[in-house]
Amino acid sequence: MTKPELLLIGPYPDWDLVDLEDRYVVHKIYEAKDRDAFLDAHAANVRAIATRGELGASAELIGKLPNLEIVSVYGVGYDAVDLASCRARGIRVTNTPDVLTNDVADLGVAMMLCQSRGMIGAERWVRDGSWKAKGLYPLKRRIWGGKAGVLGLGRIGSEVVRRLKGFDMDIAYSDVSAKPYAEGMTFIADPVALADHADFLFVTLAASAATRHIVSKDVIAALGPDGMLINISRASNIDEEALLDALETGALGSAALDVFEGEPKLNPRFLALDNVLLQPHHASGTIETRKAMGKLVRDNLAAHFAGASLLTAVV
Ligand code: 8YV
Repeated sequence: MTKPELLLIGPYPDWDLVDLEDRYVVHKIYEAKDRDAFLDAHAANVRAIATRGELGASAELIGKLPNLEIVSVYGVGYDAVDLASCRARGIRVTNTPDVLTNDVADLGVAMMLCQSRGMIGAERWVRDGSWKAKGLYPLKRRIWGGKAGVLGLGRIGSEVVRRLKGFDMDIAYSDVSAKPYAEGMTFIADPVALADHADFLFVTLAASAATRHIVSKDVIAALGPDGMLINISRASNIDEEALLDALETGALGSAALDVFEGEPKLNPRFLALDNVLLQPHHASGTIETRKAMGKLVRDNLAAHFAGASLLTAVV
């Protein structure tokens, strides 16, 4: 039987690639020197896309693939996939929910601890001889018993909350409506009021056009000079210019960020700040989780080509 042709938008680990290449004719667009020539040569035969959360599949790309049947996303977020084009053409879309939830929550909480206790600076203090030369490291802010706000109480937000309870934090959350499963925490619908309540504001909501810049200038101002913003969702959920302004002036105390506009080429203003912890979009980046994500991508593709039900369909 001839193998279906698959367009790979960004690199996958070898353990996925070996299996994909066994089942499909894989076209690696990220290796193409001339993207247009590459598409001219292969576009007509492509029946599937395998992509990554942050890379997605644009309307322009989908428009160039007349025989596309499915887009399988390696990630829970599918905001970078043009769903309207997919819906209009009956193209299926899948993602990888659940398997990454705990790792993303772990990294969010670790970022809060790391930033609040100044662990990166403390490491430098030891390595550069400051400990010996200058003595004690400057005192930092405690997190246990503090006030946390969780913006988006979905799968990841709920796991962040479960972890924060272990630190005896006073937890409030915001979502489109109060959640019946939210026990022992306060529902605060308005993100500005949530930020006003919180010392630590976690952004854990799925990104869409509707949530763009939901963390606005006003939300950032309400979090204030002693507040910390932790983002493990998408950069588009935050007004990044307002965030940079507030970090530069001290209107916001600090931030811990795993995602950036235009990543991996982030705004250079971030690099000049010492009140922000910068992470390279790796919240789901453990071997265990990435193996599970890859398997789900492959299982969804296999189900599609076998005419079976998709495991985790978005569209
Ligand atoms: C990325 C993510 O997909 O789950 C998501 O939405 O953004 C991540 O898991 C991951 O970095 C692989 O590209």
